[in-house]
Amino acid sequence: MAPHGEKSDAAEDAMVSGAEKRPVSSVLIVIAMQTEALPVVNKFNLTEVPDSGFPKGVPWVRYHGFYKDLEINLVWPGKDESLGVDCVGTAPASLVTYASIQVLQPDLIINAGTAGGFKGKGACVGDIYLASDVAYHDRRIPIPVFDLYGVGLRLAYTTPSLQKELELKVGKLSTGNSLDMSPQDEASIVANDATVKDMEGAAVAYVADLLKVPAIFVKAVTDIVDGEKPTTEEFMQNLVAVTAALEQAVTKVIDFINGKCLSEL
Ligand code: FMC
Repeated sequence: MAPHGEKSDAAEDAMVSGAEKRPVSSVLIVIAMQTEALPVVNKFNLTEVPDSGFPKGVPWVRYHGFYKDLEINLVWPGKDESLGVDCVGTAPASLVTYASIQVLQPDLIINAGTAGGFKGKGACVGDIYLASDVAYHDRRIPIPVFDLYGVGLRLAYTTPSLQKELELKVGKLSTGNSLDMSPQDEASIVANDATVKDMEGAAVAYVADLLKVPAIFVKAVTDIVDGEKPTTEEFMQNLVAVTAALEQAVTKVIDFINGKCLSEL
């Protein structure tokens, strides 16, 4: 990953190229919602780690296990302590990604989750997208250079073989802290040229870039943002079916990664 689409610096190159020469051994899956996480947890027979290595008292949940030649950790930011709902959005995603990298030192991060899709850009409900790059659409700072900082563009780790073999759709992902879309958000999403819209991707990308861990983004479309149906209704209606599709996609991605070096992805 590289900020603002620039070439990565020498230190990052050295780090990634070292890791690129041996098969991936440790994968960290970051997922925002329990409904999205549990099918993956069950698929890989992951078990909850009681002593997660995270600070005492945080709601973050870590699941761990081995699958083929891979060590898999799946982290979920858990439920809000007072409201009891999933901690979706950028702040919990950043924190849990940061803490997980510190504790687990993964070779690769997979941010998997649901997203809204734009039919004008070819997205349909149930589609699985691999994000080519990730940016924010709700950090508007109209001052030169701060404007670019606000957009926070990061490139996903390039995985051309994975994309081709699994026939995944590729598109740009735009992240903001709202499920709905204000006119200002819409203008920024158009400027970001995004096909899919979520609430965590750019935050995971920021931390992954900060700590120089390659990251990919697997997003399953629950709702069509530029369609007729209200987003909340469509999201709730499709969530369970689409998370099943997400689990299947994540399984295929993991199967593909197994035994390969980063450079073979
Ligand atoms: N807009 C933004 N986020 C989402 C979305 C949409 N149309 N559909 N699905 C999502 C994802 C977000 O990343 C959250 O984790 C969750 O589902 C919705 O709260």
